[in-house]
Amino acid sequence: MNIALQTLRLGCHLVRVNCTRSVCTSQCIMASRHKHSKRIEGLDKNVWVAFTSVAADPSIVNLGQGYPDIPPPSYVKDALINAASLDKMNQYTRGFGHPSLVKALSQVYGKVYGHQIDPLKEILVTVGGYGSLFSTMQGLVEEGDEVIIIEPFFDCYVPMVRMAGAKPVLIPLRLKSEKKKNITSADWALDPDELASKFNSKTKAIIINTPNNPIGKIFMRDELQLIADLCIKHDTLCFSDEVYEWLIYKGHQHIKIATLPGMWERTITIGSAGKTFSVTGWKLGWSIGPEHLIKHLQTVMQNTLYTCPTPLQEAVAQGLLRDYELMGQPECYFSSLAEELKGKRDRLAAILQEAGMSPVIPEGGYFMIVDVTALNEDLSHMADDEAYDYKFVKWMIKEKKLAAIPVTAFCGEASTKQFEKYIRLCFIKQESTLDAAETILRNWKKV
Ligand code: IK2
Repeated sequence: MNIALQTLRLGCHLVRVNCTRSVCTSQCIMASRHKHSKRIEGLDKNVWVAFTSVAADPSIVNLGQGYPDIPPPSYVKDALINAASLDKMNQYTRGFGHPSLVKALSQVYGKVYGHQIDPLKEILVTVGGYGSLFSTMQGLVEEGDEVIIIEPFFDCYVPMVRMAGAKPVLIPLRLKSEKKKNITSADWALDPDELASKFNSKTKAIIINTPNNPIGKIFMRDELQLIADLCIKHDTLCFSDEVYEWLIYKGHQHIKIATLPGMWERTITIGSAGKTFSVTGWKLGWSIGPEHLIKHLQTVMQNTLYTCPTPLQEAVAQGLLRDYELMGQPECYFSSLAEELKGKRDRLAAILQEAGMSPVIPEGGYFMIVDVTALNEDLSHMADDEAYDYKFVKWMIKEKKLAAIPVTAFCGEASTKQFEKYIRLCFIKQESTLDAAETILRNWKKV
């Protein structure tokens, strides 16, 4: 192959100018138009890609990635079978959300917000909570903007802000209590002055996540009010990720920041069918907010994915309508799942304590972070280029056959020291899975 031909094949400026090789090498291609776009620069590492391959190994007890191994409610599965058996349900549907789904969402959330939600203008259905976050960032965040993110945060927030061309500004939750035992997610809080110092004229939005993944913190009214006051003072938006909104343990209350005075018009609230009905593989989610914001997310949707799978949307609509009728009653899945999970949360916390670890008891969600400091595992034999929690989880998977997620995957570099002694465990698991984890933890010191 001669040089002129290479240029033709690759359309490659560097090859044309510099390359003297007779055959194209991978370096040529890297330096060519085959190079990645700037917007994904440095975003190639991902904790789920790195840690979920273990899920395929049946010898490992997987309390890592957050998906249920308990069965989803049968009425939702049946609704999917019924939907898929109707020919018209197997074709494209309305792009911004299948009519029956947006109607069901407007009914459920109309009740929760205490005001009418326009199903066509104030809701966008997307591919999971992820899709909602993505269309929010792409539709509303501008190059040069700053977006405040509270650590530890669901890991995709930072790359999504970056892909929109904006700068993530991180602020950690801090452990306010000195107590060594019975720490709960409520013991983690923002420092009000520190939070105020993060807002400036470039701030476009703050992302909150309540209940939080991974700590399980539910932001209380006074904490939300502090955030709301700052949003209003600086005229910024709020992106409120509430995918665990129904998973609230007894004695706690989930408050939507969008219901605070002056916040509806500046808030996008994100929900997930995967989390609501324990069907994470369905990947359906939604954004709810005022028309003047949602219309920009709709523009992103119509020019990217256009629509979501019709039978799944129909099935979720049927599930929502069923539970809408039962709201306030014990059989309503919105509340009964949390009841069921409370037992699993308490069981896992007890096992961890017995094994010498210090769990942070979550008020909501289905994750628990655990301080492993007291175990004193010496991992100095492992490569030194990773935070302790990454090493610990890799070691634990290999040596103990138990999978978790390192908590520094949910924070920026500056906060590594604060979080690297924690790992995250997921407890929406069958009793048999928890039994297997218990056996490993009981035998921790024996092996
Ligand atoms: N927002 C939060 C806070 C989430 O936790 C998730 C999904 N959870 O991920 C699994 C894990 O942490 O192990 C999402 C958004 C995305 O929701 P969806 O699955 O509906 O896209």
